[in-house]
Amino acid sequence: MVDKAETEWLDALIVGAGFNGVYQLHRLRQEGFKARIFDAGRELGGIWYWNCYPGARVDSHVPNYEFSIPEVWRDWTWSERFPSWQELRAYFRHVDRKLDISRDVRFNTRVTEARFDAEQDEWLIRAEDGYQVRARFFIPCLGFAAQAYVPDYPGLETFAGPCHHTARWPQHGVDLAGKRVGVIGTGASGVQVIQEAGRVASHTTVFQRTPMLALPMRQRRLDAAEQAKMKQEYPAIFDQRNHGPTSFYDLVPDPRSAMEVSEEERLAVFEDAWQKGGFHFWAGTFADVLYNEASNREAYRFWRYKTRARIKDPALAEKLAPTEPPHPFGAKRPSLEQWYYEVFNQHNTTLVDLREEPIEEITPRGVRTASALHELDVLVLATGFDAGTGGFTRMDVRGVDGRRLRDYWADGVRTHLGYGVPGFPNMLMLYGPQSPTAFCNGPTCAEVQGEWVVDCLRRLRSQGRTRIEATEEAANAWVKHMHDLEEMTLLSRADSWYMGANVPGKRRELLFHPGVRIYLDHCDTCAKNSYEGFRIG
Ligand code: NA7
Repeated sequence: MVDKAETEWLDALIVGAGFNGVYQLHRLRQEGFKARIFDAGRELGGIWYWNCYPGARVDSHVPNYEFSIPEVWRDWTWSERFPSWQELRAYFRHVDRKLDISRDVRFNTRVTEARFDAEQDEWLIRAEDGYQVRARFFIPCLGFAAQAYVPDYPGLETFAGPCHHTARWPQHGVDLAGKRVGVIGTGASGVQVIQEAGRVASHTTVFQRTPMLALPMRQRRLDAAEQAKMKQEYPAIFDQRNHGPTSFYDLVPDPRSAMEVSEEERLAVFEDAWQKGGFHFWAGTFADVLYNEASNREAYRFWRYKTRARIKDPALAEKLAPTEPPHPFGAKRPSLEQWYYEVFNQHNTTLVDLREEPIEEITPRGVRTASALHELDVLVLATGFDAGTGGFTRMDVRGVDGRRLRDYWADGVRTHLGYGVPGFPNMLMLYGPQSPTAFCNGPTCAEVQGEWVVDCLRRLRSQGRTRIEATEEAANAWVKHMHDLEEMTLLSRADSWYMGANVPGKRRELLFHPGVRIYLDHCDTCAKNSYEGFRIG
């Protein structure tokens, strides 16, 4: 144990320098707290530091995915409606220049351990390189995709060419031009890489387990004049984004059921959303698409009709857009695509259906399935994440009496409002499990959840309190609330990462709160009632 006197002391140690960590640091410093960020990357960006694979770009359109801080947006101009990872990194550098974030960030610092010291009401937090700090509050801002998931294929390490998970892509890049590229996985990352490979690779082999019900992105260039004009509305836009029903200022679903309107009207609403692009067709048509099976089926029928029209070979069309939906539409997050389906019309693309011929092994030359060896020069693992909880359970987090977080969650995630965990006082999670996270875009969540935490710490300080801890009763109630939501929606009907169902052996449960507005109302009520459900000491 390092002498306490030699260890840096902070009011708050934040883990993660993505949108949530950056906002939290900025606001806590403004309120006079001594705070720092530890981040494993070499620069700001969080997910946008790690996900630098070809084609990586955000699926929330401008200006939803940015801070509402005027000094930041006033002189920042985007070049595309859905910005690329390169532009998002440039945005973070701009944020850094404006808010001077990096001076309080320790980069290349992966937190491996955090222990609560009940006598002092503070956390002792240690990084992989042995560096440690003491902090009254431990604020993990890990994002939902901090822990990549790589399937345990026999022989994976023997592959002779470059082989990378999309979220561990080399910062210097990998050239796909003229190569035989194999992509395992057809989620958001897979779709993006496949599109890029389709343009430059000599051959693209797509290993698909479940077809992605991808939506048209409708990417376009943005010009500065258009944004300058729109900026006059930004305060109102950000207000609507942070307080509206979906965390997008312009995604407001029709409150009627898709089944209570005429076919003509239903198709008109679907068509309008389809033409707008992005998530409009997912979250901006009828409010009951994710609840009501009949409405959901209508959305699927529309999606399939539109998609099949783009695929020339009928057998391929059936694999990519099957007659029977693989799961309810939208119960898995839809990827946004630009020319994904056209890639399959190229003579140099092969679709391997893993339901028919599963992967048996990876060899130095490629991927062997039950029926063939698919020879490859580059292998891309677009196989997703141990979402929501993986970043937490990877660390050795110990609360009161040495209680381990990974043991405490072994039978299911337990939190109060996604912020606090019983037995882990002064640990306040942002953008973690059991809060809206994957159903709320990152910057929005960073601000609305971030303000709740800043307010909470300010109030504790003004009352001279040093400890806040979620109660077991409150966690029981929140777990029940999450289960009720799981039952109400169609989300549990897909084997998705929302449900923890993509990682073998992981407990199946709804990991994220699908109703941002309902969630925020619960948070407001809790704060108004003197942090009901938390014990303050
Ligand atoms: P996703 O959406 O979890 O996609 C992972 C893909 O990998 C998906 O198609 C999976 O098929 C496939 N997968 C996973 N394990 C295997 C195995 N063992 N064999 C074959 N195929 C497999 O991750 P992404 O990185 O694309 O996107 C994550 C989110 O990050 C995204 O929604 C954005 O919000 C940002 P499956 O569907 O499970 O059958």
